[in-house]
Amino acid sequence: MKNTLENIENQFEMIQILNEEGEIVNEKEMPELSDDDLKELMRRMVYTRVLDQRSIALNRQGRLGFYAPTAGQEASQLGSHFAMEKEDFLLPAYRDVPQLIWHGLPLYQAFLFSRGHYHGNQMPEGVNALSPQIIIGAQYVQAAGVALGFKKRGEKAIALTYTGDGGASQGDFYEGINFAGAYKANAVFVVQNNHFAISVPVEKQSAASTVAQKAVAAGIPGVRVDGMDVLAVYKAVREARERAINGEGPSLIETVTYRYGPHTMAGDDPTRYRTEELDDEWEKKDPLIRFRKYLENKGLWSEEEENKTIDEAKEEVKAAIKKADGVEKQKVTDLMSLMYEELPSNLQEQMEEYKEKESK
Ligand SMILES: Cc1ncc(C[n+]2csc(CCOP(=O)(O)OP(=O)(O)O)c2C)c(N)n1
Ligand SMILES: [Mg+2]
Repeated sequence: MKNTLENIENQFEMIQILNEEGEIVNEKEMPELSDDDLKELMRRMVYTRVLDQRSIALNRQGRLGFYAPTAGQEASQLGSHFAMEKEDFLLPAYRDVPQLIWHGLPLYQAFLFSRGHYHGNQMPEGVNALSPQIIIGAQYVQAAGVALGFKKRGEKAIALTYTGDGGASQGDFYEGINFAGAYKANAVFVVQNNHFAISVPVEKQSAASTVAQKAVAAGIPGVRVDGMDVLAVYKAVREARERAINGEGPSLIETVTYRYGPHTMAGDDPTRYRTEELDDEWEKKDPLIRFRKYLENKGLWSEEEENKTIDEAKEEVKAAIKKADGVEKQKVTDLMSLMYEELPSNLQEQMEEYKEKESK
């Protein structure tokens, strides 16, 4: 029995294309991406790093509410999202705001989401996405349903959802991948394994030595990929998308990554559960450093381009927070009218009461 388990676990070796020095170490796995695509991937990662720094600062100034830092996870987040098409449906978790923005949610609305304003959850027409899920793992069940919908309609589109290592220890995770597997639904399940569920290390969450191997029980492909390597992440997710739209069913992708910052800005102190050595070890694997080296060697990226992207990101953040400030505060009556098509009689009374109060 022990051998059987070891044989299974050994099949989930981590796939890497670009090493820490920015060298291609797995030429045959190299995805088909144009020079413009490569530059766009870099631009998105640099932009997102700036957005993260600015969001943390805005949160400390009391100008944002809920915020879950993203630095360290850019390759995992943006490489996977780059494999999606506009018609695909995105089901993010609370840390996946960057993917939502690149899928079409305007930045000022992402800021409103952070502030708990309902307009942050109203996807613009044509943006196929749900707002970030706070209930750990719940989006996995929803993704199975969306994916089955695509399958039944014969659409060449996927539902792609994200959770963390902690999410992969939840019941909803197993239900979602199992159901989608049974119906060969058009789903791609991504687990960003940043090694911690708040303060709980991944080793304490499960006896399984990888997340990817959990695909075996669901009878679907599982892939373990270097989550600090944007090329490897893109490749794995793009292939999973191809399988899904070709009727081959869902896949589970584990991206092995790390979050540099705290869990959220609500008072988490990572020094209480992580060592400085571990932080240093992961910062050496940084997704931006290795991809920048690779692109610079190809003559595709320069300090000038980097600075231009940083400035653009700062300007856009400034404009978006100003726009968010200008949005009318939400009222109690807004919540009532958005929740129901027809108000129940008891709420009709309250509606009148609050309209009266709000008019003063
Ligand atoms: C069902 C549920 N249980 C507990 C929580 C509290 N909680 C919020 S984040 C979190 C950790 C999740 O860790 P992981 O899935 O690894 O994602 P990460 O934050 O590392 O990206 C927990 C337990 C929750 N939001 N929902
Ligand atoms: Mg985690």
